[in-house]
Amino acid sequence: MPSENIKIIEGDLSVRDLRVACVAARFNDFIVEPLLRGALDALGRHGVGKDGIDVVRVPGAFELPIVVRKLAASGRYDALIALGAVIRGDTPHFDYVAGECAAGLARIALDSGVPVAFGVLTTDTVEQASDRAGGKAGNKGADAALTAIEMVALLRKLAT
Ligand code: INI
Repeated sequence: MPSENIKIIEGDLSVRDLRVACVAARFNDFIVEPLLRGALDALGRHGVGKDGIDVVRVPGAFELPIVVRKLAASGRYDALIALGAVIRGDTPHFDYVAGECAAGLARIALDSGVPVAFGVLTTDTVEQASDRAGGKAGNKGADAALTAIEMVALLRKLAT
C-alpha cells in the first residue's frame, strides 16, 4: 500500500508554552546530576524557558512515583520528566526499587493523562550508568526531555 496516502500523526519538538517538572532522585547523584543537566540543556535548546521548568528533588528512585503523581494531579504541568539511577547491587533491592519505580511512573501517566518521561537508568554497573549519563552512550536525561516535548506535541495534536 503506498504510504503517501496514509495520514500519519506524530509529535514534533516545536511546542509552545510548555510547562514541565524534572523530578530528580538524589541517590546516585553523581549519575543523576548529569542526567538532569542533559534534560535542562535539551529543554532549553528546544525553546522551553526557565520559567516553564521546575526541578523537584526526591531521596531515591523509589520516591519518584508519589511525587510525580502529586505534580501530575496539580494541573500545573504539561509533562513530567523522572530522573534517577538504579544500579544493581548484591541483593534483590535493585529489583524492588527499579520495578516499583517503573510500574508506578507508567501507571501515573496512564491514570492522569500527563506524559511521564522515564529518565531512570537501570543498569548492572556504574560504568553502564555513566556511559548513559553523558558518556559514550549519550545522555538519557536529554532523551527523556525530548520524549516529553514530543509527547506533549502529540497529545495536543490528538486533542484537536
Ligand atoms: N535508590 C536509587 O535511586 N537508586 C539505587 O540504586 C538504589 N539502591 O540501589 O538502593 C536506591 N535505593 C533507595 C530507594 O530509592 C529509596 O530511597 C529508599 O529505599 C527509601 O525509601
